[in-house]
Amino acid sequence: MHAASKKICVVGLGYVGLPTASLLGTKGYSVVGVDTSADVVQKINAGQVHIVEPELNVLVKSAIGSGNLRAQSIPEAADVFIIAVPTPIVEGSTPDIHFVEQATKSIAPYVTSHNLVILELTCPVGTTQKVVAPILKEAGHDVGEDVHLAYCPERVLPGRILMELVNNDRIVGGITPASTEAASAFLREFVAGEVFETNCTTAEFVKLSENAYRDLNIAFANELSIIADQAGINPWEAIRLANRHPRVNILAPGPGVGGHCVAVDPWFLISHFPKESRLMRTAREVNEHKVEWVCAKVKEKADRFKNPTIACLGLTFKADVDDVRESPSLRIFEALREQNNGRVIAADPFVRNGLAELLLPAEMAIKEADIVVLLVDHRQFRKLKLEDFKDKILIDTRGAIT
Ligand code: SAJ
Repeated sequence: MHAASKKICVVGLGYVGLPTASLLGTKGYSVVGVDTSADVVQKINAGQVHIVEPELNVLVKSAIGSGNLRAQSIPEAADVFIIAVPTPIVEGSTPDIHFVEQATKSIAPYVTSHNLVILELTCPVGTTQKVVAPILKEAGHDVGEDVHLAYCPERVLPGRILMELVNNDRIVGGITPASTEAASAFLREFVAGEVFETNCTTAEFVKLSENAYRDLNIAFANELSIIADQAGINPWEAIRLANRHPRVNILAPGPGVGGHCVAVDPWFLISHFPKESRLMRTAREVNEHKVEWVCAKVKEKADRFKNPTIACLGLTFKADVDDVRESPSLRIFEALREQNNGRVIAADPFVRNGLAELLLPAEMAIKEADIVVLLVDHRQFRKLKLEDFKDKILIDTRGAIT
């Protein structure tokens, strides 16, 4: 079937669903995007975006303008259903997959013979087989033969989503070999990277392994940075030099790990395999501890003043994105506001939500501060030089200012 004659229903218009829906729209598919938020639906239909991601506004505008993409609050019949809803971790470490269950139930009445259902979310190992397939079966579908079901995780990096959406290699794991084949044939229509086939449980495990691997490697960098600080060594210089070894590639220390993926996904494995996941649990602890360590560092400096003004540069979870989910920087800002006797101010050119009212332009925040804590290496902040912090105490958690 040619793209133009294929209809796609994308459920969940967030960081994965919206780029996917708009990309498919611009490729000529007829796409219906579904989101439970009336605001999100209205914005997208007006050709606007509710998240900051380079070029996404252009893509959405073009997909909406072409008539190939429209958003609404309920699903409708389609050839391919893509589920891209959140899977949060609640109470610190327990996966909550009720959005996946809800989304599957919401499409079940519209699914018909020869349809393909793709899950593009992160979930505990076994979710496709034990949770999603039974819901579709209960609705009367012959899953794996007549209606195809596959788990095809996204690996896009916030900040580079549109490029990576097309160019990354993909893993496709069907509930049956026939479903794997159907899903990989579909992905190959618009993915330039290679498509690798496996079963759905392996694909779920692979997705979790990737982000747990990153968490572990960042934990190593964060641990090194704490040791280096104690030993009076510049961690960024030490890591840069160590990385000149042909088989060493240490990541960058920071104020901790945030975002909705790397800081969260290891728990999908740890919570189900608690005894077997000692290293992953320790990595989580090390990365969490980095937040407290930064706060303690700031306190040590602040104690020299009576009522110091502390300026935090950056509140998002990483550079050049607007996302504050699980942001260590935001947690540090909030903790400093609790612990400091004086004012705690902040600047972040990317933050647009309710927090924006609390923010000042960077130059003003720096000017007013006794202590500046650089928490996110946004491109605007990377332009700053050490001489911009004359007469200030600078705590640079990202090694961004030279
Ligand atoms: N971080 C560091 N030091 C580093 C790299 C990252 O402190 O050297 C911090 C960041 O500041 C941030 C956190 O780690 O707080 C995570 O950022 P990230 O850029 O490593 O990853 P995400 O969460 O934006 O995207 C990850 C990616 N996964 C991997 O790189 C293995 C992406 O490819 C996934 O698609 C995404 O998770 C996801 O959706 O699962």
